[in-house]
Amino acid sequence: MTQNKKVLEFIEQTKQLCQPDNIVWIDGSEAQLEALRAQAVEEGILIKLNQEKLPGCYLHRTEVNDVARVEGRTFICSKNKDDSAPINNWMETTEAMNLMNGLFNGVMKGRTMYVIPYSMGAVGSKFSKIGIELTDSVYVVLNMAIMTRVGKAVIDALGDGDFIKGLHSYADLCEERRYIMHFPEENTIMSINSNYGGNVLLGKKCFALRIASFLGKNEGWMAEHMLILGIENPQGEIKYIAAAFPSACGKTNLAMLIPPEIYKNKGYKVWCVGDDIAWIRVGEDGRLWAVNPENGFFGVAPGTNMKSNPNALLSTKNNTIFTNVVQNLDDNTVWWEGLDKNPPKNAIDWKGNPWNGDMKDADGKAIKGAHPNSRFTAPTVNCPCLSDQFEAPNGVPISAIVFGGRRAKTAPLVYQSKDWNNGVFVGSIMASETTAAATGAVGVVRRDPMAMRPFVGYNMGDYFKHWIEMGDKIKNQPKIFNVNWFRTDDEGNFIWPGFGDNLRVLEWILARCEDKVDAKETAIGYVPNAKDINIEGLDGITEETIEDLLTIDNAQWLKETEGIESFYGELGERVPAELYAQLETLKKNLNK
Ligand code: OXD
Ligand code: MN
Repeated sequence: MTQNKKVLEFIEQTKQLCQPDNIVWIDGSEAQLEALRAQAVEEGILIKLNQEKLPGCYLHRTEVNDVARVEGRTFICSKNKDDSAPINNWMETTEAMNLMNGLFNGVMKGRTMYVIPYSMGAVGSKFSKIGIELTDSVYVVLNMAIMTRVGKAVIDALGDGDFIKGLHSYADLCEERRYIMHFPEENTIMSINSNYGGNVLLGKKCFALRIASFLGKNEGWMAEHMLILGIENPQGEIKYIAAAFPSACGKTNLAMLIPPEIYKNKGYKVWCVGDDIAWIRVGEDGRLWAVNPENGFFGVAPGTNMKSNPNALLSTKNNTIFTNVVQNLDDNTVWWEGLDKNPPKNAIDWKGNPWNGDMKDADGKAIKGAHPNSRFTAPTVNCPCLSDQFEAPNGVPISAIVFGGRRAKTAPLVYQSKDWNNGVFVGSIMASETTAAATGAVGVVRRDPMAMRPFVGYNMGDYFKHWIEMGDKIKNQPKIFNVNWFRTDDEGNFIWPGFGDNLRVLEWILARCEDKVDAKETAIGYVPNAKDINIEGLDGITEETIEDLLTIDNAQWLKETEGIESFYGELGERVPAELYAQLETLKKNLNK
């Protein structure tokens, strides 16, 4: 399929190492993909679902030991430790290569090796990047064909250019020998002994965040863990926002938000460009422009329903691969906790056991049918609110960058940073509190700068420095904000309704970007005057509630500064002086 010597050499070397029986190029044609789906069904890798109700949809069950990203076994390898550590697991390049070459030796004997040429971003755009993933997993091929653009068009666009090498084998799924290895200095990713999406769909977290963040640092752009959404006002103008949140903060829901009734009636619309990853560059006009490099959604199924996120649910109605959800045997469809209140009575759970929605374990606790991290892999084109700019080669111009986390008390509903560097500081101190849903202490703060803690492909201090340096390159800087949908009252109930009503806060954010509304200056930044958050049509929320959501407790924030200081200390010497200066200013303001 190609004369590209580097591609041919990569395949030949891998063939020698892994010793597959056959090599199959993925050309991206529907005929080839359909044949692979049939083969996967034949081999028991996929279950074909009800084709009338869910055309083109399949179910897959992973091994029970292989259900999530494994941060503990994910490494950033570099020659010098300080270039990756201390937040990342680090291994020296040669040592890691030797380890991986040993593990991959002969691993594909008796198997087929698939060659997947894929493009992150629209094929042929000068901002897109190409990878080649070699894998022995048909599941990976079929998911990559949803999540990225694959096949002949990609290899044609590559010509004799460079690409990111990716090698994956599910091997024997042994946890002790599971490694997700990144070699940013060698443009290489190696993943072994897993077959779970985030570890093996190498275009996603591995390339589009870890490797791409490193490329972005060297080439002057940014790869961020951000959704991108467009808000269309009644005049038909669309403004775009990029937003970063740690997991379990509702990123996919925000990206596909349904406007509240009064906004809908006025003519507001929300358009989704992306729900997970943004590649961001400075445009010729001096603004930031963002693309979503992916072509599908790899969304968490539990909790997705017609109320929380109808657009996501509708995206899964065709050509979708479900992983680790419940199979309803009555009509061969799927179910998961939080889909509706009617679990199937005659079903198979994610582990492959009979299940009926009423089962309890020895302690009397309900046995879940779907794994809490069960997923759908759905094509972006299925999304009813997909932006018509989704394929735009240069992306969309960004008016505001929004950071957020889950904080019960400290962070107000929304605040605006004072300038770019202050905004970088706000991103760097992002954090979420653990919830009662997870094991361990409740309310423990996990720092997750820019929601990139597990995804920065190099030293976190250098990453902060890159953000600061980008500020100098952006003539028309977007404004930077922080939101917190999760403030609670004294009984621990959420005060803000969230979901579609978050548009009310985004409206204020955009008004600030256009200098249309005043704000109050506080120690941490600008907060809204309560009257400027539109509460029309909101039950039980008054201007006083908004006042309450916007209060800043200086004593609490002073305590917060101690946490920030110790986190910066953990990150080591490369945290830029500019951020320490921001911290000092914050302390001074709080003590005033
Ligand atoms: C994801 C994640 O799967 O952030 O998107 O873990
Ligand atoms: Mn993510």
